[in-house]
Amino acid sequence: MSDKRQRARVQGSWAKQMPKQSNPTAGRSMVPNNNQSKDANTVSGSWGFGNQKTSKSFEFHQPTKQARDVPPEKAIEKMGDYEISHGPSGVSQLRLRPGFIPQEEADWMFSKLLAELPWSQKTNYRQGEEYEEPRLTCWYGELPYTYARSTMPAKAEWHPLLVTLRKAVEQMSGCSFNSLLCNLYRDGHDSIGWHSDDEASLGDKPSIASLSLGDTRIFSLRKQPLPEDNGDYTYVERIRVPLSHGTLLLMEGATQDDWQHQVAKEYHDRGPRINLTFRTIHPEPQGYRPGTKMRFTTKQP
Ligand SMILES: O=C(O)CCC(=O)C(=O)O
Repeated sequence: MSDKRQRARVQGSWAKQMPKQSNPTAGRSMVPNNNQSKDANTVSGSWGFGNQKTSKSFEFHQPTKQARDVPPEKAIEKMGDYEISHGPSGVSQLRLRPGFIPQEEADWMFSKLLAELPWSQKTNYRQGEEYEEPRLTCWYGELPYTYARSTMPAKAEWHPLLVTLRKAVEQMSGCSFNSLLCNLYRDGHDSIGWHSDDEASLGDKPSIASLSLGDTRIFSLRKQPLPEDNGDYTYVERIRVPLSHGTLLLMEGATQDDWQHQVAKEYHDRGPRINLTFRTIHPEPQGYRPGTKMRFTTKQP
């Protein structure tokens, strides 16, 4: 054997194999502990450099929190009445009517409203910062409407087509509405974030009728978290409702107490969409600042 090969063999035999240690606590929660006891659940290790020798042991503790699953999102797509939750605040109900306005009529209504309504962009406020709402809106009603700390003035004279649509929606729903928020999503980048329509001026358990014209967008709902989850929405129930051309959606009962909704941005091609949300507005309760939310009822002095 050559000198070189012989040296390699000898060096190989010097390479000391590290003892394999199975770690019974892998994947579980571990907390550092300086207690040196050596019971079955304790693994200890020590690392030393010269005289500075440290020693640590780890003790296994059963996790105190139960593992929770994120519930799968549900979809509501077919015509029907859906009780989406039963809670202390009551039953939350959705009623979905795809094709409420037949396609041909929906086509000309969409073009007319797009061209003739006085669309404008609203400036809202969040934590003292102003931002432009990423959609255009206009408001009809004998009273002004405040949300996101910005007020839309009253406009008592309705566009004639909106009067006709209000009658049709009232007939179908059995509700009456005195106001209308019109929303124009110019493309997929326009959106409205998570919120509930729970301003005090909408009253308790408001019924809201939402009529969609134009391109389909996903209307998402998420349940309010349990008080012990401190505002964490990770494990809440979620529902998606595609709202297509001519579809009517009614939100009723405790929906605004127990759920939030949004129309999220979409990053693929989306054409314009008009959404008409019929509501009933009451004079602001005495002592409430306009736009005060029902869930966080902070009475103004
Ligand atoms: O565009 C929609 O479908 C929903 C609009 C909405 O949630 C709102 O304006 O409060």
